[in-house]
Parts: sequence; C-alpha cells; structure tokens
Amino acid sequence: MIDFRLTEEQLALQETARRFAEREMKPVAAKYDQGKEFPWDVMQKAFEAGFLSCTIPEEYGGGGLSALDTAIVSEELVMGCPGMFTTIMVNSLAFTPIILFGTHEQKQKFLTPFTKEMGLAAFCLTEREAGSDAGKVITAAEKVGSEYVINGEKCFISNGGVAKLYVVFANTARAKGSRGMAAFIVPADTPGIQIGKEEDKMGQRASNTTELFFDDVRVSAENLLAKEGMGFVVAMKTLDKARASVGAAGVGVARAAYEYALEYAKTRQQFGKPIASFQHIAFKLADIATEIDAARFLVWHAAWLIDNGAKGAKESAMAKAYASDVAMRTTVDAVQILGGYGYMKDYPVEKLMRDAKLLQIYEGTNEIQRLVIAHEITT
Ligand code: COS
Repeated sequence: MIDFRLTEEQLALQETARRFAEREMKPVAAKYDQGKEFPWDVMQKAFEAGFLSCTIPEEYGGGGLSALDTAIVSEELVMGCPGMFTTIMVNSLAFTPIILFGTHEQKQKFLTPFTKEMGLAAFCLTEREAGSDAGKVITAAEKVGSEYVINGEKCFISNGGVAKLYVVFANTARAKGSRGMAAFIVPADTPGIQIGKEEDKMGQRASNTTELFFDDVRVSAENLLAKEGMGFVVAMKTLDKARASVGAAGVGVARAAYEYALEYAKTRQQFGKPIASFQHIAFKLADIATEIDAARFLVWHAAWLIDNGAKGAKESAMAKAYASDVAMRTTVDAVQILGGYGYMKDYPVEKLMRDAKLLQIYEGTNEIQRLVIAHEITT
C-alpha cells in the first residue's frame, strides 16, 4: 500500500529539524559563509539536539533514525545552511561503514562516544588519482604483527580538519585493485596523521574540507572493518545509503531557493503588477514546484527501499542526481527571478546557488550516478 502521510514521530522530527534550521543555522549562515571560522557553536547545539548522532543505532545511544527519517530531517536542516548541513551529514556518512560492517565491540568503542559528547567524523576515500575511480586508492595499509601501518594521502575530505575519528580506505594488496581495499577506523589523534591544506571553496564554506596525510600511522588490527579486500564494497554500500541523504539535501536547497523566490515574485512590482503574474515567471515557478515534488518522491522511495532491505543503488543514484540537478536549476532560476538583487550577497539566493553546485559533485559526481543507473538497467 502506498501511504504518503508521515507518522506522528516523523512529523515531530521534521518540526524539530525545521525549527533548528530556522533558529540556529539561518541567522548565522551568512557569517560562516563569509568568515573563516568553523561553526563549532552550531555543532554543539546540533549535538545537543541529537542531529550529530541521529543515525547511530539506539542500542549504542544514538537516535536510530531510518534512511527515510534521515531524509526528512536532512531536507529541513539543509534549508538552514547547506555547509553546516554537510558537516552534520558527514558524521552519518562516516558512521555508516561502522554501523553496516562493524562488530558489536567496534560499535561500542567508536560510536558510543559520539552520543556522549560533541564530536565530528570523516569518511576518507578520495585521493588525487582516485576520485570517481574510487577503486584506484593507493593509500597503503601493511599488516605488521597485530597492527596495520597506513601510508598515503587523501584529499577533499569533508570534516578532515575537525574530526575526532576517520574511516580510512586503504589498499592491503594493490595488485588486486579495488578487490585489495580495506576500511579502517582511525582515531584522529593517532601519531603520524597530518592535516593538510584547508580548501577555499566556492560554496558550502561553513564546512571544513582538507587534505590528510598518513605517515606510518599504526592502528590495531581490531580497527579493520569487515575483512581485507572488502573495503570497496564497504564504500559502495555506504554510498548507496548516503546518496539518498544528498538527494534530500537537493530537495531542501531547491525548496529554500523556491520559497524565497516565490515570496519575492508575489510582492515585487514591475509594470504595475507583481512579477508572479507574468506568465514567464509563473511557469518557471510552476516547473520548479513540480520538480521539487518529483525529487522528494525519488528520495523517499530510495530511502524506503533501503529501510526495507533492498539494495537501492539505482534508486539512490537516481535520487541524488535528479534532486541535486533540481537544486542547481532552481537556485539559478531563483537568482534570475530576483534579478539584480539575486546577484547580491544581501539576499540568500546567490549563496544557495554556490552551495547547490557541490551537491552535484560530492558523494559521487552526477556523471557517476548516471553510470551506476546505466549499469543497473543495462546489465
Ligand atoms: N554494492 C555492493 N557491491 C558493489 C557495488 C554496490 N553498490 N558496486 C560495486 N560493487 C562491487 C561489484 O559487484 C564488484 O564486485 P566483484 O569484484 O566481486 O566483481 C566490485 O565492487 C567492483 O565493481 P565495479 O567493477 O562495478 O567497480 P568500478 O571500479 O567500475 O566502479 C563506480 C564503480 C564507478 C560506481 C565506483 O567507483 C564509484 O561509486 N565511484 C564514485 C566514488 C564516489 O562516490 N566518490 C565520492 C567520494 S566519497 S564522499
């Protein structure tokens, strides 16, 4: 049976996230976009509200949110500030490999602390030569006695410079390519880890993105997730789940721009009437409203499939690609509807346009999403 009504709990979650975005994120979004500071104060409040640990299972002290719940929360939070949302979402991205593949002991040891005090985590897959081609990771992990010694470099790591814990993808058998990859849980204070350059980004400037260097970083063999050789599958299964959240972020960014542009179009007078009464603007708004609803249905469907045990790779990829494309188109249109004002930093839509672009790139470019969809429908 198809039921589009949210449960009482989901409505309450949605309202909590909406209020948090409105009260705690929106008022300081421009400040953190323009300055160089990291929004630690907002993250502390996000921790207290439970958002930083919302996907950690309840038995380990977290919120135990399903993929659908997470999508509902993500759509609301991102409306406050996409950069701050990314910081929050990346915690879930980094926890997912541990949730999906960790042992009880690993979950107890590494996830529970995040439910007790504020902390951030990072998912360390990307390298200079292994971006879209994620199986080409050359960071190496060599087993020495009861430890692994990790050497290599990662780049474009969200939360890289602010995380307490990293999930690091490395190769234990390079000749095997992606089948030689493994995933490790690495505390950020492990000797040999150096934080490199902090990236100066076009948008989502409230989020922290850095290089990371691993120089003879020793971790216990107990920090290996799943088995040697499973790293690529750990990464792919994590991304299958996480991409639905990026889709939800696309819906939220599009909604933020649409709602602002709609109000503006209803009040801005030109040629003696509101510009919303001109068919060109009205049709643009109608198309945007339709696309936002279509994107949300894709996202919720993908999340529902994941919650019900389906692979969901194709649907997550569809949701991520479509919703982030809608976010990009909508924010560009919103700037256009506001005209000269839209281009100015005094209005929020130029920031949303810059922020939206990253949704088409991170957690797999939209070209990669189309590759995943094509692979699933043609083989
Ligand atoms: N779930 C489970 N297993 C999967 C899988 C999935 N979604 N996708 C691939 N695999 C498995 C395959 O079944 C295959 O297994 P075998 O070795 O047993 O045959 C193995 O992984 C290799 O798969 P494949 O040959 O399809 O991998 P490719 O190297 O062609 O890469 C893409 C596949 C392009 C989809 C992958 O590299 C990718 O997602 N790249 C983007 C990475 C990304 O999102 N980066 C963003 C940074 S992280 S925020």
